[in-house]
Amino acid sequence: MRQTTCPLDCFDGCSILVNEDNSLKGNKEHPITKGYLCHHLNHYHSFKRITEPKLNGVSISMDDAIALLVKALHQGEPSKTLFFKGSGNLGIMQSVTKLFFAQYGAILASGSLCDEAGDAGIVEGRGANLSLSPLHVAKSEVVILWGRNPSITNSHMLPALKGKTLIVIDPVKTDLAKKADLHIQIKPRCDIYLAMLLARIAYMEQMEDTVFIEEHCENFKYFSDFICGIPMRDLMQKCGSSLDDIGLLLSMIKGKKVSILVGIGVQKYSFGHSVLRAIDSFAALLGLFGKEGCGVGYLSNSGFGYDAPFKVKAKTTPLPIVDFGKFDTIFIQGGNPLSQMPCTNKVEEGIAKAKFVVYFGLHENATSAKAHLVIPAKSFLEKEDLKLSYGHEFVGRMPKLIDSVYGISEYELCHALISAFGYESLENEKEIIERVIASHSILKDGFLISKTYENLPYSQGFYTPSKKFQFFDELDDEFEDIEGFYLLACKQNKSLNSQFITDDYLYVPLCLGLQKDDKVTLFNDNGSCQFSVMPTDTLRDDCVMLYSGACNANRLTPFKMSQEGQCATYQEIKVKLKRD
Ligand SMILES: Nc1nc2c(c(=O)[nH]1)N[C@H]1C(S)=C(S)[C@@H](COP(=O)(O)OP(=O)(O)OC[C@H]3O[C@@H](n4cnc5c(=O)[nH]c(N)nc54)[C@H](O)[C@@H]3O)O[C@H]1N2
Ligand SMILES: Nc1nc2c(c(=O)[nH]1)N[C@H]1C(S)=C(S)[C@@H](COP(=O)(O)OP(=O)(O)OC[C@H]3O[C@@H](n4cnc5c(=O)[nH]c(N)nc54)[C@H](O)[C@@H]3O)O[C@H]1N2
Ligand code: SF4
Ligand SMILES: [Mo]
Repeated sequence: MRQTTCPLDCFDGCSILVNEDNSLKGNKEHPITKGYLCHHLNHYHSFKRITEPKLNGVSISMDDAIALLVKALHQGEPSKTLFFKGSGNLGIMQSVTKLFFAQYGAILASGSLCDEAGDAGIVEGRGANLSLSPLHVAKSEVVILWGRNPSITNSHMLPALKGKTLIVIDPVKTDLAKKADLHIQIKPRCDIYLAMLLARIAYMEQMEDTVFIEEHCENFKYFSDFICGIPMRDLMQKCGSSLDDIGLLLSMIKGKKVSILVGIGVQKYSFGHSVLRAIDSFAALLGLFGKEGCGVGYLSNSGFGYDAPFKVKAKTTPLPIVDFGKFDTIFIQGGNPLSQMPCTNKVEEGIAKAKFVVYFGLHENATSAKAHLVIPAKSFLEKEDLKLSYGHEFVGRMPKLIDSVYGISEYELCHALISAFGYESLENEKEIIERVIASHSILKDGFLISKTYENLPYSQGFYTPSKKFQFFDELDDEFEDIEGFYLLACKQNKSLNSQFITDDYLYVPLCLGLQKDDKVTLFNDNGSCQFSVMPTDTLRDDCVMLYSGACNANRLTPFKMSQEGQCATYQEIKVKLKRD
């Protein structure tokens, strides 16, 4: 049976079997997938693809499309050319096009719309951001879901939660929060204060792991002085949670094997890196790293330890606040910035100014609609690739299984551009992939895994220069808390960000007394926009919510980057609501 791996931006990196008729099914043998795929892959072939290249809406041949792109690049100024890559496909070969654009002298958009603020905080404390796989979490006694919603975003984690004491810290009463032993329906943006308060009370109650701190950590004294130096009343007020809940949480985890699964929810703010550092510091105080069934898992650095095949030297510009208006030629690959970037008005304005916008993707979307040239990509089944997962240790091969009648792969497009410009030709793609695999993989029970996970993450120490964990001891909270609602940005079941089936409703709390499909306008300094509402009992009274990929989800989100990690800060705003 032909076998491959899901390319999508998801923790699970599912192993897939491809039937004779090219339909897809989950691989039962795989320790994570266990035969189950989600909605996106179960219906993969039913989503309409772009089948032909188009210039200003008129179909053209692939040869003509490439010739037009080459001409635009020849005539254009490299320093006025932007290369922008989204996360529609997380295969390593997606980055091959960087090789051409870097040599050409284009500006590369760097940073992310996703998880990099949190990642920066983890790296500061631990030196490397490693994953906590479902196989590891299965050995815990208590699981804390902290701003992460696996029933939507990481469904192959669910079996590992069965039978565990479950604690959810989330402003939304998610399905798992409803089933949890404790749900702290936290005020958005307050996790850092909750983490500090938990650490402080745990320390007061002598719950710290002195042996672990002594052997594996640095600057604990600074940390304890820092958290004890803030008046308790201030911390309580800022964290907004009750002392009862905090006491209950600590009593539930005391002396237990605890896994803390953190998602991007906690770090969609300017000080996102500090939030992860504070959560990590709480966990380190309890000695939760490097032990079976314990740890803090986030979206990990999937390429950690591997040879990076497409490392380039190039000028960069921060992606979350890229000013498209400064460029003449814009090449957008595997992303939909007109829907997914913060501050849509600003993105629209910039893209409208550019002379030549190229969209290279699988599906039509808000960005392809504004592009001058649209180039269809091949799907993951039609090209060679490799998936390193950010949610577990398994390495997923993605061989070419189907001959495509339309589209071009990233490798083929890069090859065509490199040939046209007479640059040094590319290494064979299969050889690149094998070299990456060989650089850091081992076989374990018949499956390829990353060498980093041969032993328990962090059981041999941390990855900082001193090999010790660095506690955190400062934060810069620059948010001005004005009147209005927090606008939450969450993921939903049937879409993968803006791909597949999106849900455009604005979810509102029942206290507003609105009915389904009532119209309201949201507004703030970034803009205003009308939405149809869906009332829900899952939201706090001070929150409204839009799903990722929803039409106009980013009309009001801020044109602002995180303090560390060059990351978007979707929730660093408040909005006002007017009934229409
Ligand atoms: N079905 C599906 N799966 C996906 C995706 C998808 O679009 N659809 N997207 C993929 C991608 S790109 C990513 S990055 C991952 C993200 O995976 P997750 O991090 O699990 O996803 P989110 O829904 O962004 O955020 C998780 C939770 O954070 C909560 N939250 C929001 N603000 C706060 C806060 O201030 N504090 C706390 N404690 N919680 C908060 C939200 O209510 C939400 O329940 O999922 C991946 N998986
Ligand atoms: N309001 C709000 N905005 C958000 C978020 C949120 O929660 N709320 N989440 C943020 C997060 S976490 C993320 S990761 C980003 C994601 O934002 P994007 O990176 O823009 O991801 P998608 O919306 O999934 O769009 C991916 C595109 O890739 C194309 N594609 C798929 N496969 C391939 C391929 O093999 N090759 C090529 N060339 N193209 C392909 C698809 O056609 C699709 O158009 O959005 C961010 N924006
Ligand atoms: S999107 Fe995630 S859960 Fe769905 S098939 Fe792909 S890896 Fe598995
Ligand atoms: Mo993401």
